[in-house]
Amino acid sequence: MSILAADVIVTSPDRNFVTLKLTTTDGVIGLGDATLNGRELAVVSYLRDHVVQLLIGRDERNIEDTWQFLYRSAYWRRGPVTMAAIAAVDVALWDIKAKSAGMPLYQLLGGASREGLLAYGHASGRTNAELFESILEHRAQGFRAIRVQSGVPGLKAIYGIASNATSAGNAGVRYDHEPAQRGAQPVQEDWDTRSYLRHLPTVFEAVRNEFGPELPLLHDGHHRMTPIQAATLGKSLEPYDLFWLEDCTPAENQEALRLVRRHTTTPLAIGEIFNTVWDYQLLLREQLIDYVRSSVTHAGGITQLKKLLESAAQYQIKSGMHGPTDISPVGMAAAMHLGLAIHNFGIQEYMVHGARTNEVFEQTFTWRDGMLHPGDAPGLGVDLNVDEAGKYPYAQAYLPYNRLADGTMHDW
Ligand code: GCO
Ligand code: MG
Repeated sequence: MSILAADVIVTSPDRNFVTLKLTTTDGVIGLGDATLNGRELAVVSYLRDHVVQLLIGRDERNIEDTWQFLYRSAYWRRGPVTMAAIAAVDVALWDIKAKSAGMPLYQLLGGASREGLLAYGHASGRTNAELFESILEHRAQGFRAIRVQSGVPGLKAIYGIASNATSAGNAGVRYDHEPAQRGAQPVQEDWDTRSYLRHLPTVFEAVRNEFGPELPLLHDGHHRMTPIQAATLGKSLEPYDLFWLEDCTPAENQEALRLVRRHTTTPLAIGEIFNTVWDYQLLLREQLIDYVRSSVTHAGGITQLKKLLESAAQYQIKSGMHGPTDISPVGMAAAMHLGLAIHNFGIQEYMVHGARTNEVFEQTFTWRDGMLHPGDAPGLGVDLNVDEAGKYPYAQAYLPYNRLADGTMHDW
């Protein structure tokens, strides 16, 4: 038994997705998500030009060894492109193993630790009125935990606001507003941290007044603050009892969170752009965070993320896996199986994919009463409809970027 074929499939139904499809000599198919938003073709090349030929003829059962081989033999370790490529191979191999065993993947990972996964959705608005409407829509869809992103007076377009979406983006899919936007050039947005720090607590106060104390509320700072600004925000949001404040400081400087932690009890989540367990060493050891934001897709697959989350459990740190629409249904399924199996599951981010995406990727997961479940089909429970995928060729797309009023580039 070995790997007979490895195909890299690029499709762009509502946005670009890269999928690795492995086929074994006895005809079992495994899928892995290799989507890196805005830099998709770099991972395609990594897989097609450097990895596929290494997989043909390998024993598909040796998942740990294949992971170590791809990681160590490259010499140039880590980084988003490498780790997304390794993740895709890893998840496809787990899919194959679970299908061969006739079990849903979560059974192979230790079985279900809970009945379903609490998921949060993305509410947003340029004004409080728009935001309230968006929160109500999410509650009507069943969401029991809600991320709140708000416009800031004086700023034209900022991260996470649904009304930023243009018709060139994801027409007709109200919640699929996450960039990258299709086009030959990235879109410029504007930013002013002081206005944001002044405005955001007023938004949370209004949301708590309107929706009461029970509803779990989250917020994403998207790496925009300095450590002392993040500490200030964490403190000023304490009265509103956030579930978490995400990515408050830039991802490159883990020590920054020491300062933030010293000043606030607002729970902290970070890591959607980290890609290895080593990025978390300091954060776990010093208990500087409460939630690990890494996704299966961007952090080296099930094999590595399971180890990372087990290390985190020693410090009562929980999972909060990244789940925007740039994680494909294959990546989301992998997250759901892992989340169902581990003990220290925290919450799962969930953005609803567009209708065309759901035709390309046939899925068995369920969404009921604010809870996700991956279903009980053998493997991941996702099939790729190759004919349907072929209808949607790759479309150039970029994430936006930020400039301050004086023209200085700022983290987006
Ligand atoms: C999130 C993330 C996303 C990212 C996106 C970039 O918390 O869901 O911050 O919104 O911006 O994944 O590709
Ligand atoms: Mg985020």
